[in-house]
Amino acid sequence: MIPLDHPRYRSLQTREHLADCAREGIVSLEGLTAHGRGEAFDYLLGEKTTDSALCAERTAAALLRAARRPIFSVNGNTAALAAPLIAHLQEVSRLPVEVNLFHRTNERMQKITAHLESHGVQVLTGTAERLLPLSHDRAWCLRKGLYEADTVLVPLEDGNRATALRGMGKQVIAIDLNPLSRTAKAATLTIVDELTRALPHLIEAFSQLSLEECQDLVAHLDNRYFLYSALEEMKRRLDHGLD
Ligand code: PTJ
Repeated sequence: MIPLDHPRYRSLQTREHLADCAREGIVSLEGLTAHGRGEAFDYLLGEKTTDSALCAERTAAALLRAARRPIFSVNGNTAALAAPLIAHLQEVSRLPVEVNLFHRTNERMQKITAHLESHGVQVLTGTAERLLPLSHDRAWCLRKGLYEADTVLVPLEDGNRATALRGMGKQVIAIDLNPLSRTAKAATLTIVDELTRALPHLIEAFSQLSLEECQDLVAHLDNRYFLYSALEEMKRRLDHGLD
């Protein structure tokens, strides 16, 4: 039982929830370590959304709105951390959701799909095919989903899929607390923010942005600026962290 007055209450509660989800088979054991890496970077960011991350979130909404065939690719951690937010985003955006896993088993696919559906998410189903140019199981996807999508939202990515998707001509929007990751650098647009802080901003932007604002955000998209801004914030906090 985590005491409500513990200064790290939210973080400890999230860890407990992820551990429960790992015991249920939704999150992989490797996913727990991935979460720990994210927490470390979030500490360096001050565990808050920076101005540049907010701009990236608004730009992501603009890119998704302008896309012909957008898709939200969900893995175990993302489903465990954010199922209600994914449902809300889908409600305002009609964004199709596909489950795509690194540690893929039929059992995990079913459990994650059921978990998302229990929160009201409509999950794309069908016969997966080995369509992405990858040597691991993330290659398995739906032809009418990830394969034909022109814009892919991918939180907590593991590296080379973002590069493969870019190579297929797709726009990749990553949500990744590590601005130095391969994914962050390969993506068209990287949101350097914690997933459950980023999604509410995306939801809000979806409902609020005008067409002109969307066009303006997309026209000025500069991913290196977003990555440098995150690194600058981390450097600033490292320099003055003990002040
Ligand atoms: O569910 P599966 O089988 O598809 O496996 C998914 C994992 C998470 C195991 C897989 O994608 C993986 O290994 O990811 P990585 O390579 O550890 O990368 C995850 C990235 O997400 C890291 O750069 C973390 O810093 C970042 N991250 C972790 N938690 C969060 C996060 N970014 C935003 N919000 C978070 N909550």
